[in-house]
Amino acid sequence: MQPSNSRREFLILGGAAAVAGAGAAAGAEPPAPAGGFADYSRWKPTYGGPPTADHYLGKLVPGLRAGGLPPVPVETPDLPKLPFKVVNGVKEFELRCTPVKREFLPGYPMTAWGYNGTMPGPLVEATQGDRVRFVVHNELPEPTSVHWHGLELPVAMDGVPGLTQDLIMPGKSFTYEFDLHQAGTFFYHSHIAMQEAFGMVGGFIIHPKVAYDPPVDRDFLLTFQNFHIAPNQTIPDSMAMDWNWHTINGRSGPFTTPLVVKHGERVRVRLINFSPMQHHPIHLHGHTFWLTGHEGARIPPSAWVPRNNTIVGVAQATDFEFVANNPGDWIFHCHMVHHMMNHMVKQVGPRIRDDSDVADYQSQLATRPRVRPDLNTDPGFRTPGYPQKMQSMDMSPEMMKRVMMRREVRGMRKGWHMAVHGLMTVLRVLPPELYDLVMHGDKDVKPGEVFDRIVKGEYATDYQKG
Ligand SMILES: [Cu+2]
Repeated sequence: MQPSNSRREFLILGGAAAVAGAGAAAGAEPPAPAGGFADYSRWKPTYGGPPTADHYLGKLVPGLRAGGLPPVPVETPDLPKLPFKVVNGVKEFELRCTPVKREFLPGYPMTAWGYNGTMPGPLVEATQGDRVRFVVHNELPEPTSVHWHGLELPVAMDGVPGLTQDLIMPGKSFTYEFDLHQAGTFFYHSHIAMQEAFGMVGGFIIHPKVAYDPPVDRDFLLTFQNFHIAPNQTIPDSMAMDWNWHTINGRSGPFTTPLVVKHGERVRVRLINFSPMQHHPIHLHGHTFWLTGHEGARIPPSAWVPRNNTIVGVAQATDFEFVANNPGDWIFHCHMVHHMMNHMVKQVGPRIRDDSDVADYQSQLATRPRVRPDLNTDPGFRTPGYPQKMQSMDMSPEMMKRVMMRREVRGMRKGWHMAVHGLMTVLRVLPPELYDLVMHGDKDVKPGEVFDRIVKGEYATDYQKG
């Protein structure tokens, strides 16, 4: 179904006429909420009820993009896409299983495994109806295989070593080839557990040929992971049962790159949880979103659920959509408290010395050699501290520059980075004038400039039509 202009107006204008229309479609006329709450606007937070209305909390309000077009490409902040070439009508991808040095915070390298030099691996984007071929080269020091998570494919292509194929030995290659009849959010990963915990995963989006109705303007993919990396280490401990470093698309807050959208756009976010063993209740501030897909499949609109926090279990994928009708910088984060901090480990000190307790240690300070972290410049050797104080992150001017100099954070409130740790990122909803200033302008943007202008309403509003 394509949205007509009249339907678009119907959805945007809301009001009593729209409520009557929605009620008639449902076979009963629900009462309009008292106090004018039946109106929905893509330009400001509004209710748009009753709950049976099409425009209730923005449910079926289309984006600014016309309907009936191919879907918008998926954006994966901080990650590349996997290129392909078409060979005799088959989309052919080359996937290398490789060790990866991933800088999850400025100055903090993680030595993990991934694909084509990145962790998570590059995004595979394909279209329903494609035939795809993956030539997989194993450049790891141990055998591996690649599983295509959620795909209904011939069993010999399923990538489970032993059960469906032989292991791909180090230095060897294996070719997977299959047709795609599904559409949704999937992923590929090693089917060897410890390699999964080591980061061997990548997103695999299959688009429908024509964008779903209502069309979205923006489409993002975020992959959440947990790692345990002990102090003095850069290698994750894949046998750990608790986690101290948390990444979204391979980076920890505040190094995660914000999702920057225009005020009024309809936005889809796809979440993949590829943590070893913990779920993530993912919370978005300032908006209510609709769960539109789960486990790689689109949910019919009659079963969509409005939420502001949704749990994504291990190896699950969830899609949600919302109208970005509330300008500002909104924190977007996992709500597990241990996932909202970086480097959550015990303080280095007397408690880790097996021949001493704290009182004993303090009574004999003169006889103990001092800890001299300054003698080792490897950031992994720095003494971790309570995460909110950001002592866990190198905050030298050189490193902070790398957090602050990204285009996507321009004009955010001074000190914003102190609120963004671990499994956190930021959704920035910007009026077009400020969006252009941040994303396209060459002008210097002062810290807080964009945020202050939004708070004070100091921007042109003539775009707010339709
Ligand atoms: Cu979490």
